[in-house]
Amino acid sequence: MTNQNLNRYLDLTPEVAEALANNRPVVALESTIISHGMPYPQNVETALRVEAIVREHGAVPATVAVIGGRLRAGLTPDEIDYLGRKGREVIKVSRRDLPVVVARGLDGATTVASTMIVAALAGIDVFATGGIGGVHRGAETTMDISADLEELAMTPVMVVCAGAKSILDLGLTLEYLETKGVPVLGYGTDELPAFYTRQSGFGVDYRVDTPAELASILHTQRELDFPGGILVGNPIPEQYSMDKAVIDKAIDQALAECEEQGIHGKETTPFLLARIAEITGNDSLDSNIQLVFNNVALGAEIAKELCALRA
Ligand code: PSU
Ligand code: MN
Repeated sequence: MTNQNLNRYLDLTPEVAEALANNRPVVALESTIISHGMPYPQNVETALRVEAIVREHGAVPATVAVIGGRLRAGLTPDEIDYLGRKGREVIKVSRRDLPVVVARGLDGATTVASTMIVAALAGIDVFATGGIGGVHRGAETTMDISADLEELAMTPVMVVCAGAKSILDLGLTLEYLETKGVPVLGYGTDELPAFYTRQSGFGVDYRVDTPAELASILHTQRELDFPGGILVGNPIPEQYSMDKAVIDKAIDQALAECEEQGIHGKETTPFLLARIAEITGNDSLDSNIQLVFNNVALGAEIAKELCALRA
C-alpha cells in the first residue's frame, strides 16, 4: 500500500508477511466481533476455530486489532484470548477512534471499517466476518449510519458477510451503498441475506455463483484502480438459519429497550447484539457462529482464486 506513514504503525506476523510477499492467500478477520459481538468464552473459541478453518482452506488468517497502540494484522492465540476475556472493556475502534487509540498506546477491537483500513495497509484484499454495520432504523432522525458503509466506499477490500441484521434498515443500507458506488454481490443468491435468515426481501446488485468469479470481479476493480470495496452477501447455511418470526420478535424487543434506555452512538450496535443473544438464548449464538465459519471458508476460497489470477 501507498501510505508509508501509516505502515510505520503496522505489525504483521511473520506468517502473514511471508504469505503476502509470496502471493499466497490471506484472509483478514475482525476483532470487534470477538470483544463486542459474542460472549466469552464462545467468542474466543469461535475466533480460534475461524483461524483454523481459514488454514484448512489453504489460506493464512490475519486477525486484526490494535495492541498497545500498534496496528496488527495477525494475532497470537493469547492475544485473541485476551481480547475475548476483556470483552466490552476493550475499546471498540472504528475509523474515527484509530488515531487516538494508537497515539495513546491502547488496545482496541477493530470494527469492519477499521479492519478494512488495516487490511488495505497490509495489502490484504479479502476480509471475512459475520455482519456489517449499516443504516440504522430511524436514521432519518438519528443519523445513525455505520462508518462501515463509508469505508466500503473508499477502501479497496472485499468484505464477505452474511448480510446485515435487521436491527438495521436493510433497504436504506442498500440505497446508501448504491449511492457510494459499492457493488453488492449475492453468493448463490439474488437477495441480500439478513444474517440469521437467508433472505431479506431486498435484491443484491448481482448474483455470483463461484469464488472464482468473485475473485475476478475484485481483481478487475483493483486493476481499474477504483476506490472502494465490494460487499459479498453469503447466506447462512440452511440448517442453521433461524425462524424469521422468532428473530424479528427478539430484534423488536431489543430495539425498544435500546430506545427506552437512551443507548446511542457506538454503544447501540453492541447493546442490540448482546440483547438479541440474551433474548433468543444459545440458538442465535450458534447460528451466528456457524455463519461466520461459512463466511471465512468462502473468504479463503476467494483469496486463493485471487492469488491464482495474480500468479
Ligand atoms: N453486526 C454484527 N456483529 C458484529 C458487528 C455488527 O452482526 O460484531 C460489529 C462489527 O464490528 C461492525 C460493527 O463493524 O459492529 C458496527 O458497529 P457500528 O454500527 O457502531 O458502526
Ligand atoms: Mn452508529
